[in-house]
This record gives sequence, C-alpha cells and structure tokens, in this order.
Amino acid sequence: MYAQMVKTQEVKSTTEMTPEELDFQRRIDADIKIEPKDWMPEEYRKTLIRQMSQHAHSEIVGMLPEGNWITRAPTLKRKSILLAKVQDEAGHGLYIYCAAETLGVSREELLQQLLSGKAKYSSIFNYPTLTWADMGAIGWLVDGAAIMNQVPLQRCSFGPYARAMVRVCKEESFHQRQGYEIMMVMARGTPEQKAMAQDALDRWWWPAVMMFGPPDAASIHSTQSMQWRIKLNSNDELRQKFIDETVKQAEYLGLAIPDPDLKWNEERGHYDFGAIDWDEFFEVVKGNGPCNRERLRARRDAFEKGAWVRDAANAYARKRRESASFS
Ligand code: BYC
Repeated sequence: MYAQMVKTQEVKSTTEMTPEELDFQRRIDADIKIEPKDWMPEEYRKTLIRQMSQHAHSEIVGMLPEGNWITRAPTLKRKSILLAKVQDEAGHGLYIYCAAETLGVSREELLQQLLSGKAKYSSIFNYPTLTWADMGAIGWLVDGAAIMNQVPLQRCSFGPYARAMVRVCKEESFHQRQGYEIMMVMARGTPEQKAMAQDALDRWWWPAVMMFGPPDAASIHSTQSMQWRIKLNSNDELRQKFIDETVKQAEYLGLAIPDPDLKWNEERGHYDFGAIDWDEFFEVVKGNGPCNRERLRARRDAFEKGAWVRDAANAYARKRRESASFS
C-alpha cells in the first residue's frame, strides 16, 4: 500500500534540459568525475549533501551499538579489535563529512541537522546490541550490507565521495571478516554459544535486509540519483545481491536464516525471499525504533561534553595562525 502512496521524483528528459544541464549529463554519461568547483545543477548538489550527510551520520551513530560492548569484550584481543573497528567508523564519518563540506555546507550545519532530529541516519542503528554475538552479526551482516552498497559508490559521479569510498570499503571489508570470524567461533563453540549466534542472526537479519532502503517502487530518489550516477544500483538490486551472497555464508556457519520463504529460484538465478515488514522500517525511520531516542541522546551528550575539545582545538589553530603571521 505504501508503494502506491509514494511519488517518485520526475526526471528531466534531454529535450527538457538547459544547455548547461545537458552538458553536465553528458559528462556524467561519459563517466567523467564531477569536482566541487564544476558547475552542477542545484538539485544534484542538494541530493549529494543529503545522501552524504546521512551516510556520515550513520557512521558516527553506528559507533554506539558496538561501543556498548567495548568494555565487555570477552578477551583483550577482542577488545582491541573492536576498539579499532569503532575508531574506523569515526574516521569514515570524518572523510564523508569532509567530502560533503566541499559542496559548500559546514560540518556544524550538518551536525545540527543530526542532533535536531531533522537528518536521517541508517535505520539499522536503532536496534539494541544485547549479546556479544551481536558484534559478530553486525560485522558480518551490517558491514556486509554496507560493502554491497558502498563498493559501487567508489564509481559514483562526485569525485570527493567516490574517492572517500575507496578507503572506507577497504576498512569495511576487514570489519565484515572480523564479524564473520566471531560468528564462526561461536557457531562452532558450545551449544549455548551456537544458540547465541543463531539468536543474533534472528534479530539482525531483517533489519539488515531493510538497510538497502524502501523497495524500488517506493524509492523516491532512485530514478534521479541513478541518472546522475549518485547511485549506481537500485535498492532492490543490492538487497537481492546481499541475500544471494549471505545465504551461502550462513550455510557454512550452520546457522538458519529466519525466513521460511527463502528458496533458490532456478529460473531467476536468485533466492526468493519472504515479505519484508515495511511498516517496521518506516516506523524506525520516523524515529520510533527501539533505540532512536537513546541514540540521539547519546550523540547530543557527546556533542555537549566535547565542546571544550572543539574550543581548545580552535584556540590552538588560532594561535598557530597568529604566530605564523608574525614570523
Ligand atoms: N535508513 O528514495 P530512497 C554503515 C530514506 S553506514 C534510514 O530509496 P535514497 C555502517 C531515504 O533517506 C550505512 N532512512 O533514498 C556504519 C529517503 O528519505 P529522505 C549508511 C532510509 O537516498 C557503521 C527515503 O528513505 N549507508 O553501513 O535514494 C558501522 C526514501 O528512500 C534508509 C549509506 O548511507 C535507511 N536504511 O537511497 C557499520 C550509503 N533507506 O532523505 C556499518 C549511502 C532509505 O528523502 N546512501 N531511507 O528524507 C545510499 O546509498 C542511499 O542513500 C540509500 C537510500 C540506499 C541508503
């Protein structure tokens, strides 16, 4: 029903484009990167700012569910690996905020949009991390889904975003493997450990499948974003690819994907899967997921508590500038 209510964005045909827009589209079609100082349609700039800032926000909000387990990691080695992973996410946020700033928007403005609840971040981070096995499931499924979505973005049309994605994808690939390794150890451990791994898969499977966004018929931005190569694949294409690849990995672990309708379709060459609960997805996106309020509270708190660090860094930068101008 929701799909019929959604109106996807109108896309201009080449005959409706101005000469500047036509030239811009030709550059995109020829796979020439758009750089910050190049002319671009205002909507292209706005779409990029929206997507990139939501992406950056997802990285820093994404630190919270895993941060929850740093002090309780089962061994020192696991703790240091998790710590490094969470720090990587902060780094990803920084690269993407920096890339977004080249479009003429300030970091402060973007952060205020997150803290005021105006800007979105990925639905997945509004679910709680209840056991250590969730660290495995997040790395395996959430980072796995992130890679599926971000590898094509390395070839997107906007240079700074595409280049930021190169390093992000390398690190995500390490994250995915460390998550899968946690699952492997637990799935081959005691019956209790295997049960914890299965329980984590049961809870994270559907939210991970939803991460790719609404179905194509309800994806308002996809048509325009794909014409501009801000997105290279549709939400459903990437979701299908993720499911096809992940089923084999679950089989190897000896764990069951919580979908009774999951079945290989020889004709399509893909897995068929059960109905996604889109009502749940839209509730989470609207701010009513299990942890939305807690996540925003934690970000606001960190922003307030970090004020002295920002002040000190600014004062230091000012002093350096002043002393450089005297020498
Ligand atoms: N959650 O027209 P659509 C990570 C919104 S970081 C919340 O399909 P679009 C990781 C969408 O924004 C993961 N909202 O949109 C980090 C739009 O609302 P607005 C983040 C969602 O932009 C740390 C509306 O629904 N990855 O993985 O064409 C540790 C209609 O959707 C979601 C990125 O951000 C969602 N899941 O496509 C571990 C990658 N999905 O803005 C892992 C870059 C949709 O009109 N982003 N919405 O109010 C993208 O590729 C695209 O923006 C999306 C959505 C595929 C996410």
